[in-house]
Amino acid sequence: MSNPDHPPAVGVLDQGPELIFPPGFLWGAATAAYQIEGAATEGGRTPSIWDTFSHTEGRVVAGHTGDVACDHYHRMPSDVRLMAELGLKSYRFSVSWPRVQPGGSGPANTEGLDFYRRLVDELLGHGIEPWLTLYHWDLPQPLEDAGGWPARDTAGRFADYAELVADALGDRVTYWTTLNEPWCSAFLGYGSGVHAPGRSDGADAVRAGHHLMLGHGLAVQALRASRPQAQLGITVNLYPVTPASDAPADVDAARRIDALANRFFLDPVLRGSYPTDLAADLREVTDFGHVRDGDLAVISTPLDLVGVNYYSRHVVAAPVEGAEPEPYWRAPSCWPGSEDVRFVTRGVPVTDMNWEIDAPGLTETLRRVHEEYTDLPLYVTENGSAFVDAVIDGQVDDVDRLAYFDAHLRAAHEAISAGVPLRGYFAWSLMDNFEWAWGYTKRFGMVWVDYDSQARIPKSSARWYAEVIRRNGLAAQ
Ligand code: IFM
Repeated sequence: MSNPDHPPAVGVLDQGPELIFPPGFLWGAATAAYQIEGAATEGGRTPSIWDTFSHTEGRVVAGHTGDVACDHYHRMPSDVRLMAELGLKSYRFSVSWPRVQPGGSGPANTEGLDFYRRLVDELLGHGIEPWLTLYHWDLPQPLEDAGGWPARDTAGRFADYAELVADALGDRVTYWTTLNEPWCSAFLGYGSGVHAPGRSDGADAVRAGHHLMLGHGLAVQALRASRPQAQLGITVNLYPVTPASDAPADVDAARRIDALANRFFLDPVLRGSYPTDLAADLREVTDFGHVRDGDLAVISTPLDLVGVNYYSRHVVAAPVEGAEPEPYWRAPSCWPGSEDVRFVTRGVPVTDMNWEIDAPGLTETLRRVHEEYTDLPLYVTENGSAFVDAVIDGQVDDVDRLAYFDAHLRAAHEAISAGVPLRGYFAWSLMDNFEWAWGYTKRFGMVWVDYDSQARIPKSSARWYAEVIRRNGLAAQ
């Protein structure tokens, strides 16, 4: 943004030769429907599991809900103008399933689809490439009532919904990701229950993970048939998993968590099989009887790209007698079959989510996906950090977030130098929003949102990112 009153933040762009990204690198920012749209009961939208969950006492901090969120449903044109001012090349958004197919089955809701038609038109009109995610966690409540993701039928419903969205938007949207972070849907939603729908059963979490991937594969087949030109992929959240020491028991703990966090999804989607050690680790939890002949062939239907969300690293160790369980994503119930593994805190700087900042982990993760799994183009579909921000004299100088982005972009560049076909990067998030079980208490945005007035203030990181995009690079250090 070129506002003389708001000079670019002091930082790495001020000196030195530049670290240039490949031509055409897709610089973007991401959001998700329930986190920003609001208008929860407008235009024919019906409840999703997140409406039910957030309206259930004790589930979300301070009883926050996505009823209004960033009011993006009503402010979409000005939000797109803001994206254009930042120079974004692409915008990754998700479609709200219960907005476009109320209840999760039956005909499309034209009014809901019209919102996304207008959004896509606005984006294209500003030269911004739309990147559409079909499922960012807002399962229509009636589908949960019928069994949710642990039920096989949900996979088929998802493919029908994908087709309906493709019919409406497939002529103008090139980039499609099916699921966002299926680990979270399965293991936070059905394992620990800290996310919607708030159920807690290890076997259900594993079944949910399988049916999410089955839905992904079926949706890819449906989209491929109707939109052969589309670029199709999935977004997975990945973590390097490091043993706390070389001790065999710690190394084995890392293997187990890596299987549950990463290989549970990468292997079926990109290799067409479950890791054998995973099945052995989970033998007390499930016999994988829910996996039918032919499922893995569907799940591994060829893709055009892989989206990687990266935030942090897991460092783990063997169990210790009497150790206190850790909260949130470290909760034992997130890790069926590995409940006794300890997550180790190294004492390195953390974000406001208490997630360790580990930029080299991004290089490691991208290299691993490329070197062990696929030659497909990779995109960082999310990367970012929550910090406590403050508006001072109308400005938000988020130096910590800016430094986080800077370090991770250097790590992304290093992966490219090592041969990874990384084609784009999406900052999480365009704007502060509803951070799930944390409500509005955690701010990830490059743009500050005042939830009372709905005013937007681009933070220092946004102005810095605009300059990175303009130069297609960073200054070398
Ligand atoms: O806000 C979430 C997003 O919805 C999915 N990926 C992680 C982000 C930060 O927790």
